[in-house]
Amino acid sequence: MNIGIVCYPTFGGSGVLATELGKALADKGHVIHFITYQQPVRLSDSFHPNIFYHEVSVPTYPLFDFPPYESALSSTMVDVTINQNLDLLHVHYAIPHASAAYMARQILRTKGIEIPFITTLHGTDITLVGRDKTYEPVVTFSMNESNAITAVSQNLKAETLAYFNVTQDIEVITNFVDIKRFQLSNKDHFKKMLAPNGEKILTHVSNFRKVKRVDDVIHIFKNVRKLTPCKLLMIGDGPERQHAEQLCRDLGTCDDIRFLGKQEKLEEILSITDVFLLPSEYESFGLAALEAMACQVPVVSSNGGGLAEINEHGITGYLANVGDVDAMAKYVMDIISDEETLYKFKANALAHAKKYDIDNIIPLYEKLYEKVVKKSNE
Ligand code: GMT
Repeated sequence: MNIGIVCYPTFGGSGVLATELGKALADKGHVIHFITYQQPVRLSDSFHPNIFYHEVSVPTYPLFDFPPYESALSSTMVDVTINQNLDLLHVHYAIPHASAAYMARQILRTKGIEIPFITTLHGTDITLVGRDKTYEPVVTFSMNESNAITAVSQNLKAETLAYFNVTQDIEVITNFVDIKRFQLSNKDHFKKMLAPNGEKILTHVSNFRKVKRVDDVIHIFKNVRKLTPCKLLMIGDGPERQHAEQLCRDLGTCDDIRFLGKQEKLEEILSITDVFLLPSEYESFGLAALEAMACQVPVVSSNGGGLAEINEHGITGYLANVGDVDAMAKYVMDIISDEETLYKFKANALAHAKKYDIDNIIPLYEKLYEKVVKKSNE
C-alpha cells in the first residue's frame, strides 16, 4: 500500500511511535510517505528505499501573527495523495492532524479522488489539549469524520468515550517496541564511567512537560540516595528542565544527577539502568516505560492513566498513587536491595515487553488499513 503518515516529528511519544510504525511497514514492502514539518527524529538514522519524506513548509506573510500550519498541512496532504497515488492517510495525534486530513479528503473528493484517513489518539490530544473548549468541537468532529479511530490503550479509549461524543468504534492498538533494537547489551565501560563505585543507576526519559512530574523524579531519587549510593540519569528536554536542574541544586543532589538531554541511542542508556522512573500525572500508555522493560529494566511509576496496563504491580515493577514519592522511593529500594529480586524483576519486565513486540502489533494496523481501504472503495 501507499501510505501517508502525519505526525509530530519531535521526541514526543506519538512521533516516535508513528515513525517506528512507518519504518516497520516499509520493511514489509509498503511505501511510506511521512508528511511533517521536519524530518522525524527516529528517521534520521537510516535510509530506506520505501520511505519518503515530504516537508510541510509554512510560508510567512506580514499579515500572519499565526502562520496557518493546518492549511499548509492539508494542502501538502492533497499534493502528496495525488502525486504519490496514496491509498490511505494515517494521522497521529488528533490536533490538528485529524481536521487537516478531513479538509484534504474533502478537497480530493472535488477532484474525484477518495482517500480514507485513520486517526490514532495518543494521549494529551484527548486528555489535556483536546478537552479544552477551544479545540473540543473540532476534535470531536474530526474524530467522527475519520474512517477509523484507534487509541493506544484501553484507558485512552475510555477517556475519549467519557469526554467526547464519539459516534463510532474506537479500536485499541497498543504501543509497541522493537525487541531486536531495545535489548540489554553489555555497556559495562559506560556504566563504570557514570557509576564508578558500583552505584545503582535510576533513569527517567521524557519531554519534561508538567504532566511528567519531573520534580517527583528528583524527590524519589533524593529519598533513595539517602539509603543507598545511586546515580540518576535525566534524559530528554522540555519546559520543566531548568526548574528540575534548580531543584537538584536546592536539594544538594546535583553531584549524583546527570541531565543528558535528548539521546538517540536510548537502548544503550537503558542497558546500564537498574530502575526506570515514570511518576507522570497521566500516561495514556507510557512508551518510554515499555522501551525500558524491553531492555530488562523494572519500572517504578505512578498509576496515572494506562500505566497499569503496561507496568504490572509487583511483577515488572511497582505503581503508586500520583505524587506519592515516598512510596515510589520505597518500591525502588524493594527492587534494588538484593540482586536476586532485581534479577527476577528484570526477567519479568522483558517477558511482559515481548507481548508488545512490533511483530505482534504491526499486523493489527495492516488489517485495519485493508478494511478501511476496502470500505472506502465500495
Ligand atoms: O507525553 C509524551 O511523551 C508525548 C505524547 C505524544 O503524544 O507525543 O505521548 C503520548 O503518546 C505516547 C505514544 O502513544 C504514549 O506512550 C504516552 O503515554 C502519551 N503521553 C501522555 O499520555 C502524557
